[in-house]
Amino acid sequence: MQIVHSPLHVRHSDGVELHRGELVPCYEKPERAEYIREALVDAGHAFVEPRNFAVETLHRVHDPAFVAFLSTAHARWREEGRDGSMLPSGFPARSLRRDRVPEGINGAMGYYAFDAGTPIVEGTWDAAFASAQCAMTAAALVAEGMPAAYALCRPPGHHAARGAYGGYCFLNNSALAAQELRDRGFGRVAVLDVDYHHGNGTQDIFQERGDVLTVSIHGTPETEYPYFLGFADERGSGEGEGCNLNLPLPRGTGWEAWSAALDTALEAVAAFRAEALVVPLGVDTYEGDPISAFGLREEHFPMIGARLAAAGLPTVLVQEGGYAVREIGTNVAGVLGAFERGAG
Ligand code: OKP
Ligand code: ZN
Repeated sequence: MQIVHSPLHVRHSDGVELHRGELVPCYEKPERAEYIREALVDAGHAFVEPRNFAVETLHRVHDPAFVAFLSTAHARWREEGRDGSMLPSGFPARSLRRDRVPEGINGAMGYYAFDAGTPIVEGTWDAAFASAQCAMTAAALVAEGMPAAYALCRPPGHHAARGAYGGYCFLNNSALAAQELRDRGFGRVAVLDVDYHHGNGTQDIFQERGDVLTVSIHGTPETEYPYFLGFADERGSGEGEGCNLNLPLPRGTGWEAWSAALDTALEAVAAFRAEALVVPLGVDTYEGDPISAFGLREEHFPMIGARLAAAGLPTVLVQEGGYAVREIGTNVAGVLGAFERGAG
């Protein structure tokens, strides 16, 4: 399996997040990518660095003003004499205006963020842009004829919407990969999100498009993050009517019910007549994950890889969540190894 990874991910580090009423070290930390990298090196996979993409390529799926905010936010914060993690504390919720972006950095941050758990630090932009470039590079490799590629992205991306960041995500790596595949000739692209959390950002970005199917299997937003999107009755709108499928599952879901949902998801991908597949790959479905509540075990991850390979499509896998850092590498390597054997 061809792997795309950038060492720049470490620039996004030492952030804090508001978690259950306390500021704690961000769960989304550099060690995650290091453990994955080590497991994949041990498994004999080949690594390449991302290609350069112009910042304008991000505007295919993100609001240019949002991209400009992200790329300048921490410099503005430092101009006010601050340092360390930027976290918002006020949001344009019901009853407040959201037709204008406040001039000051604190208001602008609340305007573009949707939670207080996603710190921006000095190196966040460099890491997030490199992460997006990894995903777009993996898509380019597949468009050039590789059967599959994996982007070892960090920070993750699937919560980032057209003009909003949150859930540890700034730029939507998986959406950028799907768009890159579209631009390079695949007419219909499916995104099958297997992370524990709903891929709200990807759903938002492709909400009104009929050329990209978005499917997500996740902990129900009735109790799980991101709480306000990811319900079964969200089916897409306009041109995108019928092109979104949410498969929410209760806390405690184990392999049997989870894999039945995967079958349903793969049937939707086939019915859509997708020509290529993007898999936002979170392994926070693992039973030992500290912030999630499904019960998948180590032996299930190769089974996921084999089933994804059986779809028989050119595939870009994009790293999303997984916070049990000790086991994250084994679980990701389990998916990729079985995918490769299945596809071979
Ligand atoms: C990102 B990904 C705040 C609670 C919210 C956000 C979880 C984001 C998961 N501490 N935490 O989907 O793995
Ligand atoms: Zn997740």
